[in-house]
Amino acid sequence: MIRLHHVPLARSFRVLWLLEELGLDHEVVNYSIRDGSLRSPEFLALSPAGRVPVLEHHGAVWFESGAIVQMLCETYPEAGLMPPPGHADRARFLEMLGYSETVGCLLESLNLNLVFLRPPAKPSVPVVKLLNARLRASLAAMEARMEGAWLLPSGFSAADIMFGYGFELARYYVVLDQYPRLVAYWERLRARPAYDRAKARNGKQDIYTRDFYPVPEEG
Ligand SMILES: N[C@@H](CCC(=O)N[C@@H](CS)C(=O)NCC(=O)O)C(=O)O
Repeated sequence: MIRLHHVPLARSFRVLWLLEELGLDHEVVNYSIRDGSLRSPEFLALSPAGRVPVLEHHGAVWFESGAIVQMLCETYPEAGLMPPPGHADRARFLEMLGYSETVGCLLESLNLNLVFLRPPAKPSVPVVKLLNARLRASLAAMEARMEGAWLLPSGFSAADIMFGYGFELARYYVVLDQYPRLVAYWERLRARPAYDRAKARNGKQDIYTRDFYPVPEEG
C-alpha cells in the first residue's frame, strides 16, 4: 500500500510526480494548507512539523520530500532515477536535492509574505526584496550551469523532479523568460508523460489566487 498525503501544488507534487515516473500504484489523500487539517493530531502523528509530503509506503511512514525521493529511488533502483553511491554523478545528485530545497525555502518565505499573511499584517518590503533577489540569484546560477538536457550528465533523474518543481512555482515571483535555458529545460520536463499523469492527480490548488506576485511598493 502506497499512500501520499498531499496538498495540490505543494512540495508533495514532487513525490506524486516521482510515483508516476516509477509507475507505482498509489492513493492520494488531499489536504488544504488553509483549513488547519495539517495541524490535526492525526496528521502531526505522521509529520512532526505538520507538513506535506508524507508517504506511507508498505507500513513505513516517511516525511521530507528530499528524503522520500531518495528512499523511493533506492527502493526501486531498476528505474535508474538516482546515481548509486560511487557513481560520478552521485555528489551532483545529492547537491541538487539540497539545492532544490534552497529554492523551495525561498518560495515558501515569499508565500508566507505575499500569499498567506492576512490583513492587518503586512509583508516586509525589504525582506520580500531580499527573498526575491535571492531566488533570482539561485535560478541565474542554475541557468549559467545548465549545459545538457538534464541536471546530471548521465540523464534524467529524480533531481530534475526536485528542482523542476521549484522552477515551475518560481513563475509566481519572477519573470522566467530571463532564464532561457531553464525554460527550455522546463519544456522538456513537462513533456514527460509522468508529469501529465501527476498533474491530472494533483487536485485543485488553493494556494495562489493570482498569476504573479510582484515585490510590493515601499510604504
Ligand atoms: N523540507 C520539507 C518542507 C515541507 C513543507 O514545508 N511543505 C509545505 C507545503 S510546500 C507545507 O506542508 N506547509 C504547511 C504549513 O506550513 O503549514 C519538504 O521538502 O518536505
